Amino acid sequence: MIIEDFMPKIGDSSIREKLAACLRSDPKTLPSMFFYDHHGSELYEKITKLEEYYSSKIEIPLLRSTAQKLKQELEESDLVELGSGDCSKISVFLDEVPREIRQTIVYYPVDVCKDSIEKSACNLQDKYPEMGIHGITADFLEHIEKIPGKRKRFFCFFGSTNGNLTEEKAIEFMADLGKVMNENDRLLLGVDMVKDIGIIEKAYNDSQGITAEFNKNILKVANDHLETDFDPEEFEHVAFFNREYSRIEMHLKAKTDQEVASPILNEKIIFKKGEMIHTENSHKYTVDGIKKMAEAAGLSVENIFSDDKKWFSLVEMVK
Ligand code: AVI
Repeated sequence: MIIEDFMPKIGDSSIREKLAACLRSDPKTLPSMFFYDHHGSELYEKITKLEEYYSSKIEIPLLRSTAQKLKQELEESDLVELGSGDCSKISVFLDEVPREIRQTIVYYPVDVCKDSIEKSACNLQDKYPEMGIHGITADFLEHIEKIPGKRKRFFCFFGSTNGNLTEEKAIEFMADLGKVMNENDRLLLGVDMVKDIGIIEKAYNDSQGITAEFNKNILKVANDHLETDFDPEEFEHVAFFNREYSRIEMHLKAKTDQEVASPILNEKIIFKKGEMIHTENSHKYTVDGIKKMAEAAGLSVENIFSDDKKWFSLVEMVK
């Protein structure tokens, strides 16, 4: 098993500059990729197990039935999973693939969290000793070219993570992926579909407050990188559906007027009571929207696999 690490570390100036620019912007933002330090990744795993967070519960059986249909495509391929997290989804998928096919696969989990990659790649190797594993710690938005490509590749991007990008960025990313894809390569993309707004909003305002903790954890990550003194308890979790953009937005709302100091930035970040930091978008799509996005990125939709209620889809795309 190989693990390669392309992620910048705490203290890296490019990360500091990126975060500082986001906190200086109006309105203030923090990019959602900074949710996923070790603790944030654990919190996200907890979210996926919550009753209110419907998408994982639907995606899992859908992964099983879709793997049954696509398993032959995996033979002699490099299986690249973007945003692999704890590898639980690919594990469900691979369970449906016969051992004779699995032994011809090399699996490439790609994730920003090194701890997740190390732990989950080891667990997966124990479960499937016949399969090659090559972990990559990277931000796939910036390091798409680091993904090896000698054989036919089957890209997986589960969990609707693509929905966390703005529509423009999602198209740009898929177009970049399209550029590195060859004729025989495939992409299987998890997409959360438009549905009753009450159901969607509940999924991001769970009764146990795990999503709130996950949202506030981004301030601790900012503290690690910028040596700021954000007190997460001074901010309130806010999540609502924005109909205009068909997306859940997550924000952190300042409970009081406050100043956050950073010795590194040599400046204070000033908050008025009620001011928000925009931390995440999570877009919900229609079939038409999926097709338009694929077309704009230069990809074509081969199949859309959905659950009976059409709440979640796995979209198979080719170049
Ligand atoms: C990773 N991503 C698809 C999740 C989502 O639903 O947008 C992240 C998340 N944010 C809050 N809860 C879960």
